[in-house]
Amino acid sequence: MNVYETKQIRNIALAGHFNTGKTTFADCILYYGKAINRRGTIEENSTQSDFNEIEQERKCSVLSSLLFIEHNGYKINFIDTPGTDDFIGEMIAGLNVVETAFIFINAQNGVEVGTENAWEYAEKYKLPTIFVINKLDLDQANFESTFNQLRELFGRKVIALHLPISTGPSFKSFYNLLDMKIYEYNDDSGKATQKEIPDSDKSKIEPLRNELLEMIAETDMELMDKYIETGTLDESILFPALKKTFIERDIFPVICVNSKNNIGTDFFVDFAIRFCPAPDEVSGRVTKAENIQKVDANLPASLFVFKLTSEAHLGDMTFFKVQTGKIVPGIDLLNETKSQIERLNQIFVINGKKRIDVSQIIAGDIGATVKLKFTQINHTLHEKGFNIDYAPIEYPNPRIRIAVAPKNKGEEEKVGTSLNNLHLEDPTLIVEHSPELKQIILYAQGELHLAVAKWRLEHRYKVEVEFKEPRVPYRETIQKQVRGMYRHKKQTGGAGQFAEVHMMIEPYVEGNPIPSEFTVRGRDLYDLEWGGKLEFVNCIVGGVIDQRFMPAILKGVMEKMQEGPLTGSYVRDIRVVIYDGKMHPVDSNEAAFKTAGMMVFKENFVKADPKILEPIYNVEIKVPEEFVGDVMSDLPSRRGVIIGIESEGKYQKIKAKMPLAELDKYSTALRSMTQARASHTQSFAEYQVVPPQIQQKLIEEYKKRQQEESE
Ligand SMILES: Nc1nc2c(ncn2[C@@H]2O[C@H](COP(=O)(O)OP(=O)(O)O)[C@@H](O)[C@H]2O)c(=O)[nH]1
Ligand SMILES: [Mg+2]
Repeated sequence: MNVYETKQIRNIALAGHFNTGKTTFADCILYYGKAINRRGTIEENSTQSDFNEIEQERKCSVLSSLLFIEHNGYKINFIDTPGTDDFIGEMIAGLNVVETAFIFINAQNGVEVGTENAWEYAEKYKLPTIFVINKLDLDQANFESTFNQLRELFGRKVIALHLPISTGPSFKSFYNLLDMKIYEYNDDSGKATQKEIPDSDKSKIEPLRNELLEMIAETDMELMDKYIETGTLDESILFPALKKTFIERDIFPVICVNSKNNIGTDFFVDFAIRFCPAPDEVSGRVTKAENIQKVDANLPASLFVFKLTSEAHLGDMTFFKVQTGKIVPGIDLLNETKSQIERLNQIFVINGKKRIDVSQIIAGDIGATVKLKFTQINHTLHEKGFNIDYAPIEYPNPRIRIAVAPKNKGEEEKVGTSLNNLHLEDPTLIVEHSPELKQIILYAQGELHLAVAKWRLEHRYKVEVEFKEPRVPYRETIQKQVRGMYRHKKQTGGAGQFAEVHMMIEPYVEGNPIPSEFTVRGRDLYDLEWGGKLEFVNCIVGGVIDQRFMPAILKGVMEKMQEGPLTGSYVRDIRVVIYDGKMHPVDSNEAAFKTAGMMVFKENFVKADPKILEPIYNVEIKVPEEFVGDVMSDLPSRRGVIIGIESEGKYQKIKAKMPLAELDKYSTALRSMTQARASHTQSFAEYQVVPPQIQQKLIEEYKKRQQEESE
């Protein structure tokens, strides 16, 4: 393995919708770069990138793979990312550590949800971006309409570098507008025979070439002058200008490839070397302190961890991007988050499932080490004294939940720890052990994401689980003011118990005055752990209840608030006023007042027009125009309320509010409604009162459950 300097490294990501041929193209690159001597296929499970069992079973990428070739003195690292939005976390982490995004598009389908996801994150990370139009050999492939869609969505900076000569099964060549040659591919080598463009074609090609030159010239006055003067820009001027405009995201080139027949690979690799930035040619990595650290080999070492695996083939590994300095075997680095020293005994560069021992990994390069003890995704490691902490990768909110239970009794703990391990490798899988719902809730990006999680639990952690319907964290509150009293009296043998409490309860509304007939002695406002408020007001006059019993009454109220009278859910937004009561000189104690407090609260509560509240989410649904009608008309059946709709290219963005109870199955429904062409995001908005018929149903269900539990 050669040693490379930062300038000789390129980090690129293959991103975009699934089924656009990224993984197949990864083998084209490896083959062209002589890293393999036979190209694999998805159908035969023989690609270098999709080497995991689950990927072969499903015939699609689930995890991102790190691959590289060594070519003409350069090391080109490329990360093949999954395109299904279930695994968007892998794509995001991949894009986070590269300097260029290659977004693949299926020429038959044009722009898809995965195209936009990739674009969104490439934009977020300010990555130079190139569109790669693939599958031009398909009968229905359409370069022009795909190109026009890209322009429509991503603006006029989208510009063609290639134009296919013909599409469909005969596709094997394109015009290259950069050097005005025809690239023709007559064998499987990925290397073109270059031909002159015949005069008869020139009138078609020249306007496109001029458009490209103009766009590049536009970004620089001097270039523009030269272009106007001479009517062209020769390579010595054009190429550096293209690189500059590309890096600055002033143009988004469009090129053609074909994964199936290894077409365009030489251009692709050449483009990566010639026009994609070296790691130190872009601004750098943002730190938690919002500074920017450039890739710089001359500084002390620091690295950012973006991936962990514990797959059968590679073993337990920690993947990192070196941001500064160089990493050598045996180096001691400080984990900034955990304040622990980690020793990296062995370091590797990774090619698919192969790991190659190396003697150094320089700033800008990507490598791995055997899984470290304390270090997780998003952690920074650095040499002592060189204090730096890189900003974490931000992942999108989950879009689906499920309750997970072990198939075999007694394996609860195993399920819990296995799920926590899954979360460490995949931060988009979130585990919540909910004492409220008495369930383990797993949050994920979609059905497939859940299915893969289950597969991993069963195959890797050897624990069988069942998915169950997740409960909804309902809340209870009241709508009326009610007063009442409760006398707790017990005379059994020796010491008795006595407490009498008079209590008013009403909905808590900020700023609402306390009725003037009461004299306020004490007033406390509690932010409840489960959301909402409790205001506890002491209006006792004449010492009819001792001050020292007040906390006991509050305790009684709180206890009931944790298990609301209607459905056992948490209670919120209540004002409690204690205005009268009685004590007994011998029999009154804290326990008695706690009971009286709880009982009067409960009795008042059920008289105060109690309501069940449910969590409501803000939902944003991105739908291709042709499905907007279906999606909109489906929303009311899920109690969704449409708030607005905006257009975004050929997509419409529907904003709505929907109850969580209906949202659990939404991503699956949306998928089948739109042939998987729509996607949605969700975030908690507020609690709202459930409709009366649902309230009735929930109360009955609770009663039934209680009965079952007591039997
Ligand atoms: N006709 C045709 N099929 C392709 C091409 N590239 C990939 N495929 C097929 O498309 C499917 C998805 O390919 P894959 O590489 O897994 O796409 P990815 O999901 O983007 O990684 C597989 O069945 C491939 O054999 C291509 O250029 N032409
Ligand atoms: Mg793939």
